[in-house]
Amino acid sequence: MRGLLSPSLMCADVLNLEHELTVLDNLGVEYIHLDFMDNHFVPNITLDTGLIKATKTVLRHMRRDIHIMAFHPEQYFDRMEIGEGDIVSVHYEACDNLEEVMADIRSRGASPFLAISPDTDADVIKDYFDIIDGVLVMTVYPGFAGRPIVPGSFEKLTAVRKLIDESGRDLLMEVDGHVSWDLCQRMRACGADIFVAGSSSLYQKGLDIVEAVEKMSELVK
Ligand code: S6P
Ligand code: MG
Repeated sequence: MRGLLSPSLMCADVLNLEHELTVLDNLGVEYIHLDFMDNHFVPNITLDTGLIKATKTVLRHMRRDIHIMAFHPEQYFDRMEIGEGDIVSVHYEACDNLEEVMADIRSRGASPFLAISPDTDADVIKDYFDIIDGVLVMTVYPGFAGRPIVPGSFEKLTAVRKLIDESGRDLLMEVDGHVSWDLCQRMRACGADIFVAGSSSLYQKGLDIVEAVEKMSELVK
């Protein structure tokens, strides 16, 4: 399958979010990446549950790709109105009841993904292959945009892809963090399917979003 884009809304013009969403939706971009943080699991706060819920009223084709960087993520599902077509990533490091949380996501018609932070071993994903639809591999330390890629990230992506392939399951691999113009093709070569595009690519200052989306889609195709 071809590589799919998931532009990160926290990197867009926050004073014009409806416009930003509509432009991407009209361009046929597959996903919009929505980062939620609780200021505990990571030391920051970005998009809130009300805003994540409100995106549903604007989107026509684009699917929500919700990345929850929070302890007890299940407490936010109702407020985000998680439902049919959403991807919902929750962190391995933030949950001690992952089976229940993944089942909750699935019961709402959404696709559960397991997110792993840079210091977490790729092997941990093996226990969850039967209950998830994908793995989100963080290639920066979560919490902020504009961070440098963590050394060893390409090896990590390759290891995750190998484990997925060996499992025989049809799981997606998403890469999140410093997915730059320079590095995105190498990430594709490591087997990534979904590319979170933020301040290192689509949302660099001065770029035309239409041209930037075309260029990036071509690079990761
Ligand atoms: C970071 C968050 C990410 C960022 C993305 C920004 O905690 O999960 O989704 O939005 O990394 O992109 P960039 O190119 O600035 O790293
Ligand atoms: Mg993210």
